[in-house]
Amino acid sequence: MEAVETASRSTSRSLRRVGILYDERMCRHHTPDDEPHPENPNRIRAIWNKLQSAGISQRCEVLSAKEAEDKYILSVHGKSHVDLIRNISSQQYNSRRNRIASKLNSIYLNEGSSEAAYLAAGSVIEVAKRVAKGELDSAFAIVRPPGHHAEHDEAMGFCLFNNVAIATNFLLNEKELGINKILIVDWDVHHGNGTQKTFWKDPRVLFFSVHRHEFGSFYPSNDDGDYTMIGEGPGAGYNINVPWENGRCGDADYLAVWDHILIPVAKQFNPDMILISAGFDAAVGDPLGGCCVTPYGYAMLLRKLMDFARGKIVLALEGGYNLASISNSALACMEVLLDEKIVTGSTEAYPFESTWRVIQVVRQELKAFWSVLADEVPTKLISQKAPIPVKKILISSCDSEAEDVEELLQEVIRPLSTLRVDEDCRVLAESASVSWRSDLSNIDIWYATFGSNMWKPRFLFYIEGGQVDGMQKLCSGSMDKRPPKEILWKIFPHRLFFGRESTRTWGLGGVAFLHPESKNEDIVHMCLYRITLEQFNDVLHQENISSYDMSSPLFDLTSLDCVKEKGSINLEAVKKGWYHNVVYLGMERDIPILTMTCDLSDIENFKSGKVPLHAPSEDYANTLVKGLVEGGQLSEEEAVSYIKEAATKPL
Ligand code: Q9C
Ligand code: ZN
Repeated sequence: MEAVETASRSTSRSLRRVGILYDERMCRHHTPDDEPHPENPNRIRAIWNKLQSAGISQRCEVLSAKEAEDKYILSVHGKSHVDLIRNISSQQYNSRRNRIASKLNSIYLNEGSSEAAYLAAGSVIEVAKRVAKGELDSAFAIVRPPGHHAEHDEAMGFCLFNNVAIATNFLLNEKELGINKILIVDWDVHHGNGTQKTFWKDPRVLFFSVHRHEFGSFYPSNDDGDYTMIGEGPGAGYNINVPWENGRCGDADYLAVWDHILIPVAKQFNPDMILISAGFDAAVGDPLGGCCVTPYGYAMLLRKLMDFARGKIVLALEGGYNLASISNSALACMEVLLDEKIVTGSTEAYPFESTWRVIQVVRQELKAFWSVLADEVPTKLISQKAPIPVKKILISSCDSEAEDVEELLQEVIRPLSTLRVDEDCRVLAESASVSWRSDLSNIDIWYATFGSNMWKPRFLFYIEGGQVDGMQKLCSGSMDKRPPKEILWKIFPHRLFFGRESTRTWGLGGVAFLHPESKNEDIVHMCLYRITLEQFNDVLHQENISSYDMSSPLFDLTSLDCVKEKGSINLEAVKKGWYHNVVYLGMERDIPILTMTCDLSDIENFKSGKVPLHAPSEDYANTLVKGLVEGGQLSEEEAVSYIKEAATKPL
């Protein structure tokens, strides 16, 4: 009998027993006249629908909600608060309900609020109990109202009862469960003030919260979330706050905090169980959060926690207000709990400088309690930081809508994640993209460069990702980060010239182009990098700053045949980019030589003056000179006059 059970589970369900709790009754809490509000019933419906249509709930043990008993709620909240929430939905409160709500900070109440609040708290208890007992490996409670702002005697921030704090006390008090140390990870974009206060002096509970703080100006807008708030008495050192100084934090920032604070401390603390206050309002596209954690990012954060407490993890929903973002983030987390998909992808961007600063002060503040935090963070790491974005990427105020999401998708998510998402934050299929990549990764080409890429360190940013001095742009790098297999220099009978008045990457001043047609009297120095055709595609993509999603290649084997025959080929998908014309320059040891430049119609525009020819900016010219000199091609004077001639000779 037992064997049959197990066998059927391994096919229709997951090998891991994962619980999921959803209950429509929690949708009955909504604004009195159903006026719009970010914390609305569709949040949990959207997540539940997504998990069902993705076939996730079918692989889980589905649980329904149970109301929490008062005695458990009273372990966190005062009697008057519990009485109020119990009774607030009854008729006798009809005339007073709105007035009471309006006196509270960011709270609405209706006839469904009491039941929903009891169900949310009871649900987290229910899944936590089952995970503690070993009936489940892990679980996700899709609950609302959220809980982490709720304090001993106060509902606030859309929270009525502190669901996670209540479940935590339940676990600790049920001695036979054998749960004596609990790690609470609060990755909601807001500080978990209620949870912090509940366990302020309690060393059995390590409370960790990473949140936007902005020196006390972000909700809940006080100093409670500061890094100096470390707990008190026996609880000193058992409260860790990581307060962001700015919005826009993303996968790289969160992962840096995990790697340099949370994970080492979790190792040393060695919890019996982990509860996650899993708000998804730090997700990209959230209208309140203004951060940009991708589904892939959440998956990584969760994956890293699965190594502790023998995988006994409970996620309880907190905030998160973009329906598509929270659904995709929740889905990514469920896939991690089910352990059926290996999390792959790379975060090809760096944390902000402010993130490293915060990591350092937090480590400093807590190193007396956690010896694993005592070492300095290597300066080599700290020097790897993201630039402040050139364009303002801001979705932080409640009313701003997600029109910036497309921009974020182009500039932040696509390079960050192989879990690609579209404009609605839907995860796109990646199988096609994987297969063209492996096909083209076996073909070598020479990528012939005539501009700043002649300077090797600059070119390497297109492979490894990162930011070069003097450039405003952060490169996402190539998927395949192997350096060029060979480098050689050659002279070709083509014309080098400089055009345009300014570029986003280099600021004022022209950038280099190659005339696509050859002429005997012209010469150009070119640095050839032997890279794969897959890498060439990633370079093409970066050179042309496009929104093209790379699910198929820009330049494939057919294009290669075509360019060999015709001499050049215009790439439609990036035709707005300045380097969308791939030019064939012959063969070198049986390997084709390719470069990228503008097309003949652009040449006409340069000639007519419609697009001005323009001498290179100083930074840009210096980079070219460095390339030619360090590449051993020309002396510095020769290089300077070579550039000068190209910049002054009429086209
Ligand atoms: N200007 C959670 O995410 N914002 N709560 C109030 C006042 C309240 C967020 C803005 C945000 C509460 C669970
Ligand atoms: Zn929140």
